[in-house]
Amino acid sequence: MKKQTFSQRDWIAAARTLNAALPNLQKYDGATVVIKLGGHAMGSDEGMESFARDVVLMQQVGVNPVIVHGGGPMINDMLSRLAIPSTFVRGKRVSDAATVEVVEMVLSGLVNKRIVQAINAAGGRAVGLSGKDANLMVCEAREPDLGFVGTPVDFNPDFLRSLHAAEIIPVIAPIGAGRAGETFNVNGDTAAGAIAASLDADRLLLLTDVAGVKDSNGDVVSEITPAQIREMTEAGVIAGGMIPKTETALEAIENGVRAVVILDGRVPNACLLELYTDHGAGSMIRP
Ligand code: X2W
Repeated sequence: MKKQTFSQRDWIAAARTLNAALPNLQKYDGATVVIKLGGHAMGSDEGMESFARDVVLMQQVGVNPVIVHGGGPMINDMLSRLAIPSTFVRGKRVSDAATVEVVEMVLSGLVNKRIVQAINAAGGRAVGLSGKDANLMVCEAREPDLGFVGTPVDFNPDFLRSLHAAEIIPVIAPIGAGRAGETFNVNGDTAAGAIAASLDADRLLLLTDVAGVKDSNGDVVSEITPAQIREMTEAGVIAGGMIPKTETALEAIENGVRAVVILDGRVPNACLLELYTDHGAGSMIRP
């Protein structure tokens, strides 16, 4: 354990912060919050430890968290160690059979278990799954030029609800099974949005490595509607890597998610900042 260096004044401020959080604690009591932890937002062991504590704290105060993770950089690393070249089309990894094998090993193995272990070390009860388990995410190939890249089409939200009832935190790798026995690689944002929609989630938090959606001046907008997102995309203000995220957000909202927040997962306690302070974090998209 590290020695605490808080002064009395800091402790008083901490107590005041808890007191001020009461309305938000009440607001999210019983809420389903899907958190997409992107590979770029997964930093050091300390960062992972802090993320895990946030998730356990959220559950402690009544939230039903679901973690859906990515791991793009970790897949890149393993593919290059195995000398398997990789390309991206429309922000998604072109996935032949050899690539999918590596993707499943890295995501369901290394990355998923790292998150599960961190949450359990923080006192939670996390269980690691992929879209294959309990048919959580059955996929179809709707983009044949990408090989085994799946579009999620069928879900099992009741299974996730039964885990929540047992106070278990599901941690889901974005791998799905096809009806003909295929293994599909699913973009992490797509998987998180689809699972959030299947649960009619109250919030989808997309943790990434940018501060949020930026306007034409380069300033992060704190609230934005789907209509404004469409305008900004047409005007080219929203571009590049932000497009898959805003597309995920729009689709999730169309399919029943109340609000989506795009935020920087490297900011300490990003999830708590968003849910439990009036300041919030990142960009909230809602109608
Ligand atoms: C992704 C899955 C991992 C992912 C991939 O192979 O990289 C597709 O592109 P991040 O860290 O969230 O980017 N799948 C089809 O999405 O990871």
